[in-house]
Amino acid sequence: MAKIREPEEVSKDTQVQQMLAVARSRGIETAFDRADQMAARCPFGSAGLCCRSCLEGPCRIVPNGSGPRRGVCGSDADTLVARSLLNTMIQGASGHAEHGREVAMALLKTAEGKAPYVIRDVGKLMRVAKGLNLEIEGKSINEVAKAVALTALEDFQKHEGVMNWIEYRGHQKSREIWDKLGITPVNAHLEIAKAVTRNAMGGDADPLNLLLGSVTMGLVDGYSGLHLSSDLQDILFGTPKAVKFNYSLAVLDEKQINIAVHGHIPLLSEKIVEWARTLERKALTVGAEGINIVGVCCTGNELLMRQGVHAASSFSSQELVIVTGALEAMVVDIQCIMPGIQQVAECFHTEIITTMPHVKIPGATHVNFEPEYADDAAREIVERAIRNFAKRDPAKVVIPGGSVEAYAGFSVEQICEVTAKINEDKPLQPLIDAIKDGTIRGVAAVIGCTNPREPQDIGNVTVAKELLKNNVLIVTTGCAAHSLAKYGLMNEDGLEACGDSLKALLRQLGQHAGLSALPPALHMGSCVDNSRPLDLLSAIADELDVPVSSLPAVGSCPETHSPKALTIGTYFMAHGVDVHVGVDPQVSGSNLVARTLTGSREDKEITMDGLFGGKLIVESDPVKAAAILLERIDMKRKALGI
Ligand code: NFS
Repeated sequence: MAKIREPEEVSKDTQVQQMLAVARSRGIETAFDRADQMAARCPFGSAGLCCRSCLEGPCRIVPNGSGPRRGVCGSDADTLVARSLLNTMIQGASGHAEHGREVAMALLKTAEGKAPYVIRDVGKLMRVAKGLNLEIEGKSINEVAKAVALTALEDFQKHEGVMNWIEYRGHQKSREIWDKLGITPVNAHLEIAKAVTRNAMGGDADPLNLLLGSVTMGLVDGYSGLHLSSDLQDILFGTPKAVKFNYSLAVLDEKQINIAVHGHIPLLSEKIVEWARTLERKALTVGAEGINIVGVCCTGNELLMRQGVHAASSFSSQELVIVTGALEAMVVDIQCIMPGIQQVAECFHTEIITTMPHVKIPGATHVNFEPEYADDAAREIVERAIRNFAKRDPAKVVIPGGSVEAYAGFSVEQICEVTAKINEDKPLQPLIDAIKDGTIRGVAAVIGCTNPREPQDIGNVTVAKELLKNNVLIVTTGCAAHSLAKYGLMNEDGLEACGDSLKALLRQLGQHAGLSALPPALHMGSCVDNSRPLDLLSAIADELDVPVSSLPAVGSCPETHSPKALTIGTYFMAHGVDVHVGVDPQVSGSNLVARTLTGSREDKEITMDGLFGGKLIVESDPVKAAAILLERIDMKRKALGI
């Protein structure tokens, strides 16, 4: 019999604990329960030793022991594990590449006057166009936008050369390594197709070559997904600036019509925010006091970064937003959407609305989104939510009390705007000086997910606090950012977690931003915005004329669940940034693969560390993980001579 964890064992968040108890008392099952019912995981799959690539199998190799040592075709454990990892990477890279392509299409249609968006950040449009070496002189805004969109779409079409966004954003010193290894992507779709092909039965059997294929997927993810999406979304919706928002399940409002926007691409949700304002008066006619949009997962991050929309939940507790009984609609686009939300919604009046033709859920309503008809879709969704308000059962409403105030919106542009008040000519210099003199011991990106298998928020918050008290500057994205916001690390109270020198610096910088202090964790956005920490590091590396791999910078994904988090981690490692994961990445079935990733082979020059300067650190204990990250930061400081 599987052990069912008590609410206080599944999350650090007392509101999540409360709502989980409510769900259980009503016989409603959530991901936390299903994670417990799953109990012990399959030992073959957990080690990466199960192969379902063809009909000779499924083949499995017993981890470290008895039984067959090869699959029917002759693949050994190393090949199986490397292929299984590449499969995961393909999933991650495809998700982000598709995100980038959707946004590029929306920009193109906007520029052609076919979609109802406006270009909110013309300055960024021009900077991106220049960065791409496009002609802007004498061109209209829409002509430049069209040229940028077509250049972006080439990254899914071209058959020779290098992806445009790598030419534009890739750090030159990292580029040299990728080019030498022959792993620099040409176009995202081509690389994904090649990866699928090499991974098929009878394809690539060399585990080290397969691992290089995984690094290519990391680069596809990073450049056709992250950088391209962040750049184009900033052009369309504005580059984030410091903004205040509230975090917790308490952001639902009993008196208002509540709509949760969930997923990743902000194209429709931005319009929903607009239409909620337009139709506010209609809400009054059904007895509500207004329309309250709340965010879940990364669509939530996108909206809070640019609009200050309140955030209700990260990934693992998404179903509990519905259990409040006060949600009229949950609108989903792509990725990280649990099909379980529909079962939970059926216990309430909540309407689950899918919006993308390739992401549907049985039982949910589908309102199709196309950029051309974004207004029609957004209007229909808000009107549906207004109608649903009458179906709400007040007896079922339980909204926990107390939300946390937080500051987000720390794009590289926003950070530089603040530091430029100290050094206008060289805005990065104050940060560089602080790193050099040890005021900032290092920089850590605490990123990634929450995972129903793991106690929610504990890993994310513990790693961040351990690093902050050692004067490591934290930047954050994704669901990890949700964790840090909840525990006050995005407001002034969080300064208590910082070491003295970092605290003083954040106070000094805050005054230049019109705040009493910068928050200890700088929220840089959604998971595609993991482009931003890398942009910051690349700019610092350029100033110092060193590779990114020389910087005292690390990444940490303490509560990983998604393939996307692993591809993002690989993209960081490909630039030489060490990456910690707190959840087993399922490669233990091959010593060769595990040691190549973690840099613990004797022939170091062919490990991730040896090739790129950054390695994988697997550690489930967040305190130990932070200690290892500090050691690596100090090692890089020493090598830099600072
Ligand atoms: Ni990132 Fe964002 Fe969250 Fe993980 Fe999912 S929402 S894209 S994958 S779970 S951080």
